[in-house]
Amino acid sequence: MNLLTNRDKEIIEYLFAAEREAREVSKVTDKFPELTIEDAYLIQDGLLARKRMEEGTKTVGMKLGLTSKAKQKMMGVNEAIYGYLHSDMLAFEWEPISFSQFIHPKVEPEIAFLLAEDLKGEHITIEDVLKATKYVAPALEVIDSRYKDFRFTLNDVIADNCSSAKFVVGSKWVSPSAIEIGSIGMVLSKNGKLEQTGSSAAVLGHPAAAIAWAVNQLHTIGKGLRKGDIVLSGAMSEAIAFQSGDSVIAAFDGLGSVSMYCE
Ligand code: OOG
Repeated sequence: MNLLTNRDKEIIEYLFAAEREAREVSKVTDKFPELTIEDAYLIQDGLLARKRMEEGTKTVGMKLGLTSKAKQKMMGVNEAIYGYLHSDMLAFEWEPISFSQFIHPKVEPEIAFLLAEDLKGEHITIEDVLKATKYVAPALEVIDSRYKDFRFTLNDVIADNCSSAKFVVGSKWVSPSAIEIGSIGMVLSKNGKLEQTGSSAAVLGHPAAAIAWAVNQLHTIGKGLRKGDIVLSGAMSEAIAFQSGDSVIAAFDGLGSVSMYCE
C-alpha cells in the first residue's frame, strides 16, 4: 500500500464505490491519461487491500483475461492480463446469482485449474503448470466492467481487476492427466438456445500456456501462485450478456458442464 500515490488512492476509492454501488463510471484514463501498466497493477492490488480491510475479502486465486487472439485484436493489444479472484466472487450452481449487484454483466466459459502446489519462478512451462495442477474443472466467469459501455484501455481494465465480478466452478473435477486440456470443445447456451461455441486452443494455444505466462509475469514482481489457488485460464469464446431470469450453461468435451441462474 505504501507505494500508492494520492492519485492511486483516489482511483481505488472511485472503482471500489462504482463496484459496490453497481454504477458505471468514466474510464480512469480519461482523467489520468498518464497511467502506466505498472500503476494499473498497483491499483489492482490496492483495490484488493481496500476490500480486505473493509470487508475481510481474501484472495482465492487468479484469473486471466484477453488470452484469445480474437479478443486481443478487438482491444488492439497483444498481451494478456491478470487479476485476482476474491472470496466474495465465489458463486455456486445451486444458488441463484442476484442481478442487482451488477451493472451490465456478461458471462464467459473458461477452464479452472486447482493448484496442488505453489507455482512460481521464471521460464515456467505448460508442463510445470500441469505438474502443479491437482484438478481442472469447467467454469463460468461473470465479468462486469465498471466502465461505461464496457469500453476501456488495457490500463483501465487492469486497474478494474480485469472486469472480475463472480465465478462458478462446476462440480466435476478431473485430473489434468485424464484429458487433453489443449483441445477441449465447448458449447455455451442461454435459456436453452445456443449462443457460442469455442475451444480451449483459443486460450493462447493451451490454457496452461496462459497460466505459465501469468506466473512468469508474476515472477518479475516477486510473486507467484499458491497451493490451493483456483486459476481461471481465460475465455474460450466471446462473452455473452445476461439479464435477471436467464440461465446459462456451458458444456465442455470430457469435463461435463457448469451452469448458473441469475435472479
Ligand atoms: C476484460 C476481461 C476479459 C477474458 O477472459 O478475456 C476476460 C473484459 O473483456 O472485460 O476475463
